[in-house]
Amino acid sequence: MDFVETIEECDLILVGLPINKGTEKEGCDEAPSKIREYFDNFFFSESANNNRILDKGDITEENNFDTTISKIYEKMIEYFKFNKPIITLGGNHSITFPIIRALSRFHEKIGVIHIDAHPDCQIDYLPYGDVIGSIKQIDEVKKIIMLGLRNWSKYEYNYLKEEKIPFIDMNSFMEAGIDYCLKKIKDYVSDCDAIYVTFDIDAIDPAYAPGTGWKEPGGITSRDAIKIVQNLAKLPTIKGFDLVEVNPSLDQNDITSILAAKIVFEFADNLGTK
Ligand SMILES: [Mn+2]
Repeated sequence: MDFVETIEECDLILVGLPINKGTEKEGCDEAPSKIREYFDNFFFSESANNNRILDKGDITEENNFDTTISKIYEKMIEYFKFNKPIITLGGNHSITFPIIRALSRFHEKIGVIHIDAHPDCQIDYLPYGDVIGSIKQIDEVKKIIMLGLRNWSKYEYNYLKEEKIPFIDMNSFMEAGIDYCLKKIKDYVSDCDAIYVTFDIDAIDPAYAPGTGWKEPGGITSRDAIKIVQNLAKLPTIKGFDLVEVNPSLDQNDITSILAAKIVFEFADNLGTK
């Protein structure tokens, strides 16, 4: 994969969102630069497609949460106008809402694939904990499906049932197998004109990705995570992807950031392929 300088040359856009506000644990702001450092670890992606990336740099934090979120929204509108897929490096999970809100300016029917250990619909909690509650307010978000769940509050569990949000928890993922689950996810969002993937690194088992704020045992392996992103990137209507909650200050020997770089690299290079 090559980095290029102009929008005309690129196959996708990369944006860093070093955002701490919206959560109670500091450190996710270090992730975009740390993940970028490790892009050099990989000579070539496994699919060897050689997609070209335009790195637009970071959208930095403002003094308060609301102005930060508005700034992300305005900037992302500017970037989505180019009509190229966008990968963003978080930041905590509160960045997903302004990105999808910006995307909703350009599409009628958005499908969201939410890969996470948690369902993130804890209403009245800090913004990073109610990602789903906030994006469900966006009219154009017609479908949400979740993968990797293994820790939820009673409120969240009931919410998923009441709102009829389909999810694949870790036991179902193990029992049904990765290919079946990928097909189920892709079928569910197949009638959407834009698909957005939000990937919380805590979906992956902390044995592979300890550098995150809430370590949840019993998660996805690093190999399965790579296969999942390689596969989802091939969806022709993919418009955006974020990787959130990587926290380098809680990591060990940067293994989480290296895996994050690999996930981004593999997703990026499979975009637009069959
Ligand atoms: Mn999570």
